[in-house]
Amino acid sequence: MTALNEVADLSAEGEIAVLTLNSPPVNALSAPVRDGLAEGFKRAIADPAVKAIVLICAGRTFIAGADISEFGKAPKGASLYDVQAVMEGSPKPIVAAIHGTALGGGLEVALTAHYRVAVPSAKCGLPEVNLGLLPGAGGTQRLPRIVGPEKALDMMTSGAHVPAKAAAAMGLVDDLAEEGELREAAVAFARKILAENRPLKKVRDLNDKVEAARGKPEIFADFRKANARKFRGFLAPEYNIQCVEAAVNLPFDEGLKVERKLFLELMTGVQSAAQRYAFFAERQANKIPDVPEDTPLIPIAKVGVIGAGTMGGGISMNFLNAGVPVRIVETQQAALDRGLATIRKNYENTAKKGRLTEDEVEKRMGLLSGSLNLEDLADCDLIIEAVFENMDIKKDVFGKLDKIAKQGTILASNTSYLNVDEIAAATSRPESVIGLHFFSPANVMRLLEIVRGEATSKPVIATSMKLAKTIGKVGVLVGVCPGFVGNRMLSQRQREANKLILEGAMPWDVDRVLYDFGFPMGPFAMSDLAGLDIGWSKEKSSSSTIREVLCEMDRRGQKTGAGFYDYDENRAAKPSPITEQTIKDFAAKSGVNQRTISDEEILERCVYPMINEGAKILEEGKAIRASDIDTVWINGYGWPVYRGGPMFYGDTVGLDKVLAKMKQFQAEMGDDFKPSALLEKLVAEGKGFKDL
Ligand code: 3H9
Repeated sequence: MTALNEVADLSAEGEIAVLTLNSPPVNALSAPVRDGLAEGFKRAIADPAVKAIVLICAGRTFIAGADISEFGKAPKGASLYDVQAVMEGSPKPIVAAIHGTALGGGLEVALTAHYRVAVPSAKCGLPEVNLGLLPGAGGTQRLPRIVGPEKALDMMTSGAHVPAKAAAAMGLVDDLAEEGELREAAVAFARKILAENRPLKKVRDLNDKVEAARGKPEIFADFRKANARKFRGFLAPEYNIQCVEAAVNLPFDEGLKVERKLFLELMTGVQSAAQRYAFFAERQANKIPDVPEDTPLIPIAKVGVIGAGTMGGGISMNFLNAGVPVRIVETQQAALDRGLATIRKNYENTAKKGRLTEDEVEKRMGLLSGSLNLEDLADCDLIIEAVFENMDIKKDVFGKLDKIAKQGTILASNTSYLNVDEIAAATSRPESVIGLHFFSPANVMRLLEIVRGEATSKPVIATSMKLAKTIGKVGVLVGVCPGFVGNRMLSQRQREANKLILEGAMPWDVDRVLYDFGFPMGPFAMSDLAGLDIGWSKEKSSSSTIREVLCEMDRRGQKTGAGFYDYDENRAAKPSPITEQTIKDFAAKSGVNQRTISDEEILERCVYPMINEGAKILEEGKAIRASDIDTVWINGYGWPVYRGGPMFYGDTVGLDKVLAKMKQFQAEMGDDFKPSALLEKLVAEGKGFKDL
């Protein structure tokens, strides 16, 4: 074996050279990896004893892509294009041996090899779109040549990781190896190619599939139309589509030119910067400065959930999906039955769409049990309370759990704004108490706000962070304060939205501005969906807010066919003249002179106070870092990832501009806009949140 550099070596299996990369954690294409590849291929090609070359990776995965942390820095070492030129010019067949994931630049390297062998557990994908990019090393031109433009469009715009068997079915993988025997299988495959004297298969020369799609622009028009909603606001999906169009309509090298031009444009743009930031922010959130990585974890073999409502049911499904048994406790048989039946119905609906088999449905349901007795949670390792948001009720539940749960059990509350320390004080073991704030629908939304109480122990925190990963969530650790990070900032936006409609903007104006900014829905459409009457009661209603007045008119949202908007029979929303008049009357009665409000003001008043509140959260140490706040907003509140989260956005706009506006609004409208000390400080120092 010859070491080529610190991450690559070359060895021989008879006449087959094996080039091995070993650059943990994911063999990303850093400068040393590219140098190792270039050198390894050159040496193997030059060695007369070598007849074929296998490229394989050590560790958990094949190359998982370009090294994202190098982006934006001065280029060093061999470029990926140099490596690919050597590979494509090779007179000897090159076989890529894939395990783990061959992603992005990794798959592009594999596509430049002549053949691909993979173990069944391997996955292949071009996920660049999720970083606001497109595959920039020929992937956009090679993939359609193997799998056809339709499948390439799907893969490139979704970033999906395609399992090896499916990849083999579409021709992307030439042969499947036994699990754990990849090296032997790839070497044997190389020998077979030599024995059969197979020609060198260069993907760039395969033209059948792209030619078949030529002169059929409807392929692209239909694809754009079908996905318009999903792609809204994002640049990268459209650029990926344009590259596939180029693959279909232009010769390979011309297509490559289109790819390079569009790749560069995306790479230097703010959307990709935001999406790459979000990628690292999500991973950074896992790192808790005072909870070391080797903190002992509490084994979680069984979970108890209190409350079989929408939230309790959704929470339970996360664990069932991960194969962890769940027991749900309710107070009434009817509520329990309803809760269990809803879970079954959800799974069956998924099965109807073909995304679960009947067996899988039964397996999950087999892990679920119900009870009317809290005592039945005695053997659970984690108990999550999802009952009504009322401190007295929560304290009562935790007081009881304290007597029932075995020692060491994690006692979690799903509260969305109550004081976790107060809840913990109802027990004799506050170190075991933590907040696990799931977002509705709890089986779908990726965010899990993990609320650390004053006494919460490190193993409880470490276990909760790990658990988030196990159930496919993004866990973000936050501190105790009203509404924690997400809802605390949301209340700033909500307050301004309510004030804006009193001052003269209409609900659909506010919604449109926020929708155009990239949120999936504005606050008033959201209110209509959730119901205006959450927390409202007819008896106590006193016409003191626009919302109350609408509820009194029985405009309680979509469910009553009217709320801020009017709804037709298909639940399509229309601006409502009744709401408009109601708001005008309310403003007149309140002595507010309505005025015309610009879209710019709507956006600034909804978003800048959120950024300011985020700064206060940081000041108070309720979030560890600005990027954690952004991770909360992207994964729990539909903040458009291409804008990187509120704190990243603040930096993009310029904190000096945000501060100046806050001061202007403060002078005009009062202390809702009082700038935080941190914001003032950062601006005085010429810094951004990124510098913290
Ligand atoms: C590209 O290829 C562009 C080309 O087309 C153009 C070339 C010209 N770079 O996610 P994990 C780190 S764009 C640098 O927790 P998992 C990650 O930050 C790229 N670092 O593990 C983390 O570090 P830390 C296209 C990377 O097992 C550690 O590895 N490729 C990269 O849950 C473990 O990551 C992609 O977009 C990278 N490319 O998942 C794939 N990837 O430990 C992006 C990971 O310090 N990666 N790291 O926090 C992934 O999707 C997942 O990491 C993967 C593993 C599925 C591979």
